[in-house]
Amino acid sequence: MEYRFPDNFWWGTATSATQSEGRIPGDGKGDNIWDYASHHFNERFFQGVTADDTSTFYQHYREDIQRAKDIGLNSFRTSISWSRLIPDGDGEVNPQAVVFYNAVIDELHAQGIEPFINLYHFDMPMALQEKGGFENREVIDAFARYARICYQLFGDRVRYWFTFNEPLIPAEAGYLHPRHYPYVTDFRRAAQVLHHIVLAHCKAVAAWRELGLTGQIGIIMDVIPVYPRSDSAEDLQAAAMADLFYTRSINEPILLGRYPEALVAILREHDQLPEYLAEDCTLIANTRIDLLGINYYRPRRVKARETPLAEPHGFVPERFFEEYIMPGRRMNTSRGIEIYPAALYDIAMVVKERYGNLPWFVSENGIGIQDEEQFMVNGQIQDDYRIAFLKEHLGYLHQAMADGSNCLGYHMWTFIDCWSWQNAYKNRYGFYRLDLATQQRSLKKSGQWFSMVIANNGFQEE
Ligand code: BGP
Repeated sequence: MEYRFPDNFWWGTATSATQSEGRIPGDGKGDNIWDYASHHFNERFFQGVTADDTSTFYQHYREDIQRAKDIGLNSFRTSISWSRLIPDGDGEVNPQAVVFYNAVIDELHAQGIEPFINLYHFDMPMALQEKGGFENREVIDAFARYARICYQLFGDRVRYWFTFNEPLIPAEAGYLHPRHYPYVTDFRRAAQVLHHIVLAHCKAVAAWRELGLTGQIGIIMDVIPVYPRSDSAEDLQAAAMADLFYTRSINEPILLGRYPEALVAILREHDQLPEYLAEDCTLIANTRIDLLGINYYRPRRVKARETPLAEPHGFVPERFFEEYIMPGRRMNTSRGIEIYPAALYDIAMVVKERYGNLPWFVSENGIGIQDEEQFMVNGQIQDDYRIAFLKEHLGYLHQAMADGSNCLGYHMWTFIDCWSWQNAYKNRYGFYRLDLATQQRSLKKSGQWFSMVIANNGFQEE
């Protein structure tokens, strides 16, 4: 079978500022919540690696972009670090950051690689977090100001902008199931943060449109498709609730211009509605994106609740469903998540049928493996499992496109092994291996394979 993709298909990789840049003394960067948390809650991070010690893209961007060119990438996503550009989030611009991001963007263009630039990848400046972060309505305007500054500085050369990566996560992981600073557990506060993120997105889109720049603006969503254990009414209802809370709660305001009525009704009934103004609904209704990125890693399998919730808790969506551990499921044991490539087809069909077949691309997909050095042979990681993972996911994507999905590209997470939120360098995802001690990069077998896919605009499989 031959899997051929359209001309001009975006073949690329994704990373983010905090996960790849690192810090050097005197770079003028302000702290963000990851700088703070990885020092003050250091035990939460695998082997205590902090956000200072990431993959040194700040110093090595030129050689790294050469590496991207070497494997043929035609597009490259990263983010701007808000606290590098504006150290206190809302004040003066750091001139060294302007030099750095200009140089990165110019170097990408010089190598014929299209920059895809995201504005917020979980990285609230600490000075603004001290004022409540996105829980504080004033921070919405600080974000819109930051977005406008980015467009003014770089918008002449960046054609693809994204406001947020996975906008639900800062709310869910920061305020409900605590994995991100400030490690709060309070549904109503999480809902407040999410609502303010939605508004911040809308204002950042409006700022870009006002400037009349050339290009497209969008957002990057984390989609975890939900599958019920069975077709019983109870399991179907459990799946509907998981989807409502964890996917439709963010997809519908952004893509359809309104929150799902069923969600609003449940939150009202349980006294969990965030504060909002009437004008917020108008702003949400009037905002549309041009391009959607979808990050896909895993499915969510659920069943009707059979056991009581484990711990004392306030309101949590899990009261309406329970995780279903499907017998025989295929696991990535390093990350503790199921591998289910067929979901990529299902996601594409949802975009087509429920969201007006919006132009979209896979903005992240990947497999993180622990102790990957065990697969090193003659200096190269033989990551055949990653090649198999890619083939299967690209196969389903290809099928979806044959069935009319308007998918424009595929970005793998990630380019060079990078730091992760909690797991630091435990699980490696890159096409390039990073030796953390020496900062040396070496191409993995999957990177070689991917470069052939790009060169042929596809691949053949028995
Ligand atoms: C996505 C994030 C990325 C990246 C990736 C891998 O959800 O957008 O920033 O980290 O997941 O996940 P993890 O690093 O947690 O293994």
